[in-house]
Amino acid sequence: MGRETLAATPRQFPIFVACTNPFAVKDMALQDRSDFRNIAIIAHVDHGKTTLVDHMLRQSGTFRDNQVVAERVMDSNDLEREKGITIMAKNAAVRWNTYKINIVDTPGHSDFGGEVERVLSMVDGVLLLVDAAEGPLPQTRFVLRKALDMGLKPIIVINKIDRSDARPQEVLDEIMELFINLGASYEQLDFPIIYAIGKLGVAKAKLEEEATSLDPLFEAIVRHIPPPKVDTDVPFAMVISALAWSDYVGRIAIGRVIEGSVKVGDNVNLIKPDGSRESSRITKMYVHEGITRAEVDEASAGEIIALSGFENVYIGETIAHSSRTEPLSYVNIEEPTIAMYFMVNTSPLAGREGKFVTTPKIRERLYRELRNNVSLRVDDTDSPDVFKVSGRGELQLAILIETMRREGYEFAVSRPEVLFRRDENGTLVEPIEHVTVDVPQDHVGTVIESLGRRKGEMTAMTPSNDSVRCEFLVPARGLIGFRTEFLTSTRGEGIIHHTFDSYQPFKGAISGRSRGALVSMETGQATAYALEMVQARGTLFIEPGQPVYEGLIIGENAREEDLSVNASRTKHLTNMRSSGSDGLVKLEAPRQLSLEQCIEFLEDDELLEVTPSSVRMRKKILDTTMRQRAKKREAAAME
Ligand SMILES: Nc1nc2c(ncn2[C@@H]2O[C@H](COP(=O)(O)OP(=O)(O)OP(=O)(O)O)[C@@H](O)[C@H]2O)c(=O)[nH]1
Ligand SMILES: [Mg+2]
Repeated sequence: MGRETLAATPRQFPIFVACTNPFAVKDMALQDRSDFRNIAIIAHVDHGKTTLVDHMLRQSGTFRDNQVVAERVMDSNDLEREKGITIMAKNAAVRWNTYKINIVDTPGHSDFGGEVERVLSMVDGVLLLVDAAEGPLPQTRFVLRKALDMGLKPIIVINKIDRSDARPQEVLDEIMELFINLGASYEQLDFPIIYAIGKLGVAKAKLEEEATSLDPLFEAIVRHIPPPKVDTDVPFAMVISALAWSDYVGRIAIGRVIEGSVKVGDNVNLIKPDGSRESSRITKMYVHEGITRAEVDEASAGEIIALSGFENVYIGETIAHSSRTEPLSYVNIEEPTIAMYFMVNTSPLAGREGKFVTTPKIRERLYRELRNNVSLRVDDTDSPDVFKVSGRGELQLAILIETMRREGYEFAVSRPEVLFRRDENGTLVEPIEHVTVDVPQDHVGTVIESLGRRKGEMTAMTPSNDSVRCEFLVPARGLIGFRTEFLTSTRGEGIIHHTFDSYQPFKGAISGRSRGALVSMETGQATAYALEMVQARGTLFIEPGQPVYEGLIIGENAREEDLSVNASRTKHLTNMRSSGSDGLVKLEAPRQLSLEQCIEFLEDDELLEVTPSSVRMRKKILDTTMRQRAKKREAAAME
């Protein structure tokens, strides 16, 4: 696959041809869906969804006995493997006894909540996984709320019961409480419970039982998740819920057949949400089998199918029999809460490292992203070189930035900003996040104080073992850049999670970074001699020999204000030492900031320069004197 397509779509699995597929579905009676189940696996991040899917695949005979299969095989894209998290929801299917179970694995990180929303319309039930030690966390609440709102049948899987700190009974009580808080119906409250060690591929319906396989889980799925309710006597219609890419056939559109049935060769309409239509023909059709797809000639309501040959179809659009002219309705995905501005790189080092550096290239790439990334928004701005990209969180935007730089793009981005709105009375409202922190006793005070400074309101506090769990409602604004401070103040022992909660009236000003930047006032090459002097002022981000320019951020000041420093001065050359190795200089190793840490560090008057080989932070105004003047003017205007 070319690099350009890698980012826009997850790496896909090869497609089998029907005749080689051991699970040929051809003979199945099209009207009879009682042997089908469509489920999604939802949970908070890291509660074990993808690991459980691995074992569901294995135990249903998806792989050959001697086949070498990667761990967490569904996390197939490069960034997913590197970061160890799921970013995009993906389909698979397993066979258990006479049943076919379509499974959608979803990401648990709150920034990718849009992925969960978009796939829930494909399924009839969910497995809600909850870590037996951590219990329900903010994203558990978010995904469960979505599933209950859609009337989906839940099965609770209390996972990781092998953990030494597992407390399954308590966690069950907490889940019950969560259901009640979310206003679950009496019927929804009557959920089946499975206890599992996903990592070992075992599950059981009662804690005291011995678990030897996932059969109790499969049984629960078959018994409690309803088969698709279908009407096959009406014309064919489906909604596209996912897009994928295959090296063999190109773009693939995936969705559930909602009504009727369809055959290869049928004429269909592609109906856009605005009602406009294009006619087309079904040329190739697939169903999911294991982690691959099998070609089929026909499919009917209830099945999740994939179509190739539709180059122009996007998520949320309808494909239907040519007699149908109205689109099917599609779930509303929650709105983005934060935005960053993406722009052409204008730094003195611009254009040296990137392959795609111009406005049209950046613009085209950003708009292309919208085709797959349903919770993202891109807007042109008053300035033709600048685009506003809005998403659900810093990580979602960081993943886009990382993907683009790997494809060869070079650009600059601004500090994330929160998206305010006006409510129906015209009041300014801002996004509020539900934050859960687990912190050791000793650090609770510090955390409460610093979230208080960020206009956080504590809503609950529960001690558990030697740590304390506190819940807060905090303006999303207050959380930008908070993670680093949190990790420092809890010595890396704290755990923080947050999820969008609601819009609430503006909470007032929140102050930004507590430390200033060390900013280069010269252009040249950093020298050890100069950096030795600068390091007395704070923490360095760069090494001797690196190029610097006026306005480049080379470190963090120990004090609150910014400080202009000379990073490239050389000793008067009375001797012949080169600038990179001048004398016995003792330099601390620089602090290497990851892309996400850089985004956290940025202030409003700064930009992040992103190229395939570097990320550098800079001041928007590079010239030292002009910058200081602008600062004074701003301070005067504030008074
Ligand atoms: N102790 C224990 N650890 C488990 C179990 N299942 C999974 N894990 C570990 O939990 C971590 C997260 O597992 P994943 O399967 O990636 O979790 P996930 O829910 O798919 O994560 P996201 O998709 O990023 O939300 C991994 O380190 C797993 O090895 C289990 O049953 N017991
Ligand atoms: Mg996962």
